[in-house]
Amino acid sequence: VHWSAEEKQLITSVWAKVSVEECGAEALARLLIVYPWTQRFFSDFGNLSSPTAIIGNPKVRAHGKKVLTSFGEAIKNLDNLKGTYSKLSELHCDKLHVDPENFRLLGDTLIVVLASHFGKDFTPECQAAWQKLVRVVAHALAHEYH
Ligand code: HNI
Repeated sequence: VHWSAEEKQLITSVWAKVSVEECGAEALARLLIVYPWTQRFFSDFGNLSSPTAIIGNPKVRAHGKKVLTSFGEAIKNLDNLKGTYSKLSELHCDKLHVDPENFRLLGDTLIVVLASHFGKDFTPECQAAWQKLVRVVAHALAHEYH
């Protein structure tokens, strides 16, 4: 994957304003609300019985932060995403059995969260660069699947 200087700049300029705590929690909560079948991976997270319960669930918040923090590693290593995510890919495949389609869904909910936080500042060019990022991250996370 090639990243132009403009794409890198668009990604890092948005990232500099992102709260991993807030946006991570919201992106994971939206995944669980919009695509409720994804809840089955988080059966030990306690109460996921309604949107309010999901949004207020501290385990969802903590895990969302963890996932978005991991996106930060991707942003630091744009030219080596497969290497960056190889261990996590093995974990999601062998231990967690997460269908890679779910990585794409999480990418989509993250884009919605960024758009809702940054409004007009999340320009079409920003979206294009971020769509590419979430697609490449999903691809890297699926790379060690067998
Ligand atoms: Ni994911 C654990 C990163 C998508 C289900 N996941 C992690 C951890 C990281 C992580 C980091 C912690 C690993 C560790 O403890 O060593 N996950 C990511 C990233 C994406 C992602 C970067 C991006 C698309 N994970 C998903 C999706 C699902 C998912 C879409 C399910 C729908 N992940 C899990 C589960 C765990 C997990 C389940 C273990 C949670 C726990 O703590 O029990």
